[in-house]
Amino acid sequence: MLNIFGKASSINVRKVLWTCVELNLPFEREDWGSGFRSAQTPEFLALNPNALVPVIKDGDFVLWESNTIIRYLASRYGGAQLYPADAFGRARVDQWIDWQATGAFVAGAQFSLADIPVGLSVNRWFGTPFEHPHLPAVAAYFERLAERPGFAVHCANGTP
Ligand SMILES: N[C@@H](CCC(=O)N[C@@H](CS)C(=O)NCC(=O)O)C(=O)O
Repeated sequence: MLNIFGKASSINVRKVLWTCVELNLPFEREDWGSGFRSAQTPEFLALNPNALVPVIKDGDFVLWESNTIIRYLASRYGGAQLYPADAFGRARVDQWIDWQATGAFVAGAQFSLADIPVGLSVNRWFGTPFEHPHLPAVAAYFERLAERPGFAVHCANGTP
């Protein structure tokens, strides 16, 4: 049985959960991370010294980093449709996986037009009164947007 350690509200844990569904892979999940059992405990740090979720345990094999985990699961559990074996197909998938992890802005490293509509939508999402899940990547993106002069005037000006 595959064990997944991490709260289901985490964007990074969700990558793993969704991948398991696509692969028809059964798993057991435990809630870890802020709001649940702390990732700073010695028990969790023994799994991932970075104190971050998700972590998986597949038999004796422990693995962390969400994108590495989904690649591993697709490679091990028949996910050739999701993660092609041929170099070209695989590189194209990897390109987008890595882009998600490293692109500071929507279209890459630089602020672009694409960040204006997306940023306004994120602002509306933050301003809509419901209990927001803690999504660190979205929060960090929003902080980057806050450095833009137009942001203060036309985005986060108190009007969600
Ligand atoms: N690069 C890591 C980032 C993992 C990450 O930032 N996880 C957050 C939740 S989304 C976390 O564990 N935060 C600390 C906590 O919840 O205790 C990955 O992709 O797995």
